[in-house]
Amino acid sequence: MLGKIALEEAFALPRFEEKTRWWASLFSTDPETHVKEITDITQIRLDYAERYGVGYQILSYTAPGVQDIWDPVEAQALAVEINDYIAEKIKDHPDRLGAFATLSMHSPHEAATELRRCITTHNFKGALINDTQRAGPDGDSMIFYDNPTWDPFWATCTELNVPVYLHPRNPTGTIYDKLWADRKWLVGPPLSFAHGVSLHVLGMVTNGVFDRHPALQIILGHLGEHIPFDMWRINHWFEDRKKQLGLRETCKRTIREYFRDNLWITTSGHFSSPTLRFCVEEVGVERILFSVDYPFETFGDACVWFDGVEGEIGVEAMRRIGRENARRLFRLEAFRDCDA
Ligand code: GRE
Repeated sequence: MLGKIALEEAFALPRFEEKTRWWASLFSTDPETHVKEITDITQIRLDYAERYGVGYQILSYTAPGVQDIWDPVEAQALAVEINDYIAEKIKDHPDRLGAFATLSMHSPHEAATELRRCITTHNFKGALINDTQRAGPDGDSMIFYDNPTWDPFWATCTELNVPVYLHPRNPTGTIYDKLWADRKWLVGPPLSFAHGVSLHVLGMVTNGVFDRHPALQIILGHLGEHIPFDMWRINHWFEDRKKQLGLRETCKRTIREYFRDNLWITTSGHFSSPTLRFCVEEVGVERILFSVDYPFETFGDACVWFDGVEGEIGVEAMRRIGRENARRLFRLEAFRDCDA
């Protein structure tokens, strides 16, 4: 399929090459290639896009990124630097590349102000946040965004009418020491990433964020971070038990209704036809978006797989997931092969 849109596509600042190499050494069998791919913006990446039929990509700063920086002043300065850097890099390719804002999540007002600047001056398409913000004097605290102090930030997202991609980051501090240190091979895609994001987004559901901001749109990668598989069970316990025990006060609708009205899932890093078919049935074709997860995954793996799903889900579902849903969600203007 030509003109696919991809949404979970990472870049890193060249000045952090050493840090990028260290991170790559934990996840990549070829760290040198990874470093080249993640720091490149318009050459290698656009060559892959051309070869594999990706018409438009929304780029975002790699994890853990600014969410790893517990000093609020430093975090804010880095977020602004990243946003201005990527705006400059992509400005000559508006029909191929867009960006999500990178935000310091220490303060709801500061995050909202930077988001507004990115949308109004750089024409960014929303924000991507790497799960909780590290905070506290030694970085061992975590800021979640599911309590009412974050309402001004979520209100700004809905006022600007842009979605937020809730992306994973690695477990750190005491949480890492207690849960993951002795199980380090489960950090990342095998388990910890999905745990982190699903805790966070289900926290938003049960703490009423979507009831207070009914128009808010949140995107989850990796075919929904395990939640679709548990939909029936979560729904059963929310509706048949926990709402009678008090959950009803902060969570008005059902989990399936939040998926229908507020949540999206992408195919990033999860290229399985049986799982996609299951998500089409459980979540619905209208809330699923194609993505790659480059350079942690390859364009080849994502696109060759996706280009073959027509026989599994039909051509109409493929066009919606591959392009049309994202085109509408982000109100995109013409891009490469957008009508192919
Ligand atoms: C990511 O998307 O940020 C990521 C990592 C490490 C491994 C896989 C992955 O940071 O998708």
